[in-house]
Amino acid sequence: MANSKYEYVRLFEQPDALLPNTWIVVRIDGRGFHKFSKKYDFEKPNDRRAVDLMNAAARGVMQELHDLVLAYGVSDEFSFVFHPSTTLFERRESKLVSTIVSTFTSYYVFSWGKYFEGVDLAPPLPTFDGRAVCYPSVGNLRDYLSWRQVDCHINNLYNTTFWNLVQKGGMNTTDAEKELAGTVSADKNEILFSRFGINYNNELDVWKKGSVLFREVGLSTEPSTAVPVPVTKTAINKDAKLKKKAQVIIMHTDVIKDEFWQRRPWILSGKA
Ligand code: DGT
Ligand code: MG
Ligand code: MG
Ligand code: MG
Repeated sequence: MANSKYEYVRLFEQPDALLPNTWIVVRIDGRGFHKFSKKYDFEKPNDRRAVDLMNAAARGVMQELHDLVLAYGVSDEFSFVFHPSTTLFERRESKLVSTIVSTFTSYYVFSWGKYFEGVDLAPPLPTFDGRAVCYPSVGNLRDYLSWRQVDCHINNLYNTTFWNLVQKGGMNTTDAEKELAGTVSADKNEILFSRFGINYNNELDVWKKGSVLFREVGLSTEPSTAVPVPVTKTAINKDAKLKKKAQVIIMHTDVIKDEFWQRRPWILSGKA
């Protein structure tokens, strides 16, 4: 098999298979999107075009990589979840991360004009970084997703209050920052309500909850526990066809409480 005297350089490649039987989360994040969002004049604090474009790119990734069971996105980031049973790319970290990052970026750039109509995209172009983390239990995975969703809520409440103080309250950004220093959620809710007549609860779920993508294979009538069942090889082959056909759904809903998972046991069972 030795083709040439150069063949030995292969030995320098490091194995990087991720721990077996663990949930793999690949999180991508826009590089320098603070600057990027300014350059393209994203609406503050939230731009509908930007979130729709992020979700379109994530849907593209889900449609190309059938082993993904779920994706959760907020702001310039998206987390993609592989089931513990996945053997895609022999679970090699660099292949998984680089494939997701480049597939996402391609779809983001490809779909730009559909969402930012009439806005020309010019260098420096949008780019994303990515990392993979393994979680050994469903509990850890759900805590990870809860962590991202709590972050979404905290940031959105802050940003909503901050930009109301600036845009409607006529404050400069330095004063708005000072005004919010040391405040807790209740204080921000109160500022929004008493000064701007805004009930934060009535803000759109897409901003409060972020976006969750998964494959719809039909709602289960019986709520069941979200414990993954062991998956056999024949079952995997059978399910592969189902996965390809299943539509990717986007929801803006709570993923912290049990209800979302109990109503859709197939997500964590790896059957879709
Ligand atoms: P990084 O990730 O270390 O390369 O740096 P950034 O600048 O991407 O920072 P990051 O990821 O912590 O924060 C995301 C930035 O993207 C943040 O400055 C807000 C901005 N952004 C994301 N979505 C929107 C939006 O819908 N509207 C506006 N105005 N800004 C947004
Ligand atoms: Mg980052
Ligand atoms: Mg970023
Ligand atoms: Mg970010």
